[in-house]
Amino acid sequence: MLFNKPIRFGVPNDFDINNFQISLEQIFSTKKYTNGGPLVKEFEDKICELVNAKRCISVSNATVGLQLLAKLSKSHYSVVPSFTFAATYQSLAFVGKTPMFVDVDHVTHNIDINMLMSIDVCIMPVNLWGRLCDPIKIRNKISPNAEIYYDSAHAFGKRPGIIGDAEVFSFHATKFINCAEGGAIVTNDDSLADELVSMRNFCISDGIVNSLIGTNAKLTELAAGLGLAYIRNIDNIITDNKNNYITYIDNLKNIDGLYVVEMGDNHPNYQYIVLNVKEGLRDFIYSQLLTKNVETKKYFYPGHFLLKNKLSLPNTERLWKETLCLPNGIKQEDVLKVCNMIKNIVECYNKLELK
Ligand code: T4K
Repeated sequence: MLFNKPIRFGVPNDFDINNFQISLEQIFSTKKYTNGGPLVKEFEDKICELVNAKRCISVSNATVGLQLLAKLSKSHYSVVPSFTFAATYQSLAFVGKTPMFVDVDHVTHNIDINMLMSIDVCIMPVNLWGRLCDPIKIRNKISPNAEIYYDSAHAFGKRPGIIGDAEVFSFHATKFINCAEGGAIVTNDDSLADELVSMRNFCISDGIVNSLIGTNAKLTELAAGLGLAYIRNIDNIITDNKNNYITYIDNLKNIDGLYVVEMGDNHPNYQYIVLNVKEGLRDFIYSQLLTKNVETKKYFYPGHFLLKNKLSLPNTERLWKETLCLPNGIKQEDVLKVCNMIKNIVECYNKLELK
């Protein structure tokens, strides 16, 4: 059993190219490519509508969005989960702030609320794999003065409202909705939004530079046009993603040593399908699938490993060795085929272990 064409993890979702064509014609006829064009405005309005946010500030990628928030944070220290993509903690260190790593929950993969304390620092939880943290439990555990910025790189989608003081979405090519590269900060706080709008464009207003601390974090019209085309296909993408997720869950249950991580029911977009596999078996499945032309991905290198002072965060260290992201955006029959391959690989592993 083998795929003739590679089945790859992280391939961008499908969309109707005609919807992008309309934007391209508009961009090339008006020759407005960037710096506050109409497609960026339309994209931001659409995001506000979908997530029920007051303000949306689009940016060139989520990392720079996190950097802007980190720069504006009043606190020098920021509490972050160690089990996350490098962008979360690097964005803090990049602007001179100090990340304070904490562990995650082994079931949800999100920040372990028991590790939070009531101190006046910034908190940057991650809605990992698009599974939302519990914002009320987090808010009740931290100081009322603590700023709370959610890294929602994975968690864009239709929602009744946003969480925390601000959230940052990623619209990278591998994400649920994508602009090739892109991101957005959403907030209900007008003064924070105004500062972000200014900072993303060199803090220039009417020819006057208002601060030394500005940057270029603008999204282009091309990127916004692509994002809008994807948004027009949002319902189909979520239906396909969910069907694949259910197929993986149904076909990979009751197998010793692995399970598909449940995404809960708080508006997941099912973009990431994550397998938890016992250590050893995970790497065996990964390499065996590669020989059958199926590419999966191991995430995430623990952030606290980068510290000089040794710190032990057991769940993060376990998940780093147990997590395997499966291909999505593929046909149901291919999902079934991948599931059967995994079952055969596990059988083979068990036989080898018994010897
Ligand atoms: N916070 C969190 C929690 C994040 O996960 C991320 C990014 C961020 C913040 C920052 O967001 P951005 O600044 O990127 O907007 C990828 C993405 O580059 C990254 O956006 C993402 N998270 C991370 C989880 O995944 P890599 O190093 O795993 O990417 P790469 O190049 O190995 O791509 C994965 C697979 O996707 C490849 O095997 C092939 C496929 N692929 C990829 C691209 C880019 C395609 O088929 N087509 C493509 O165009 O980081």
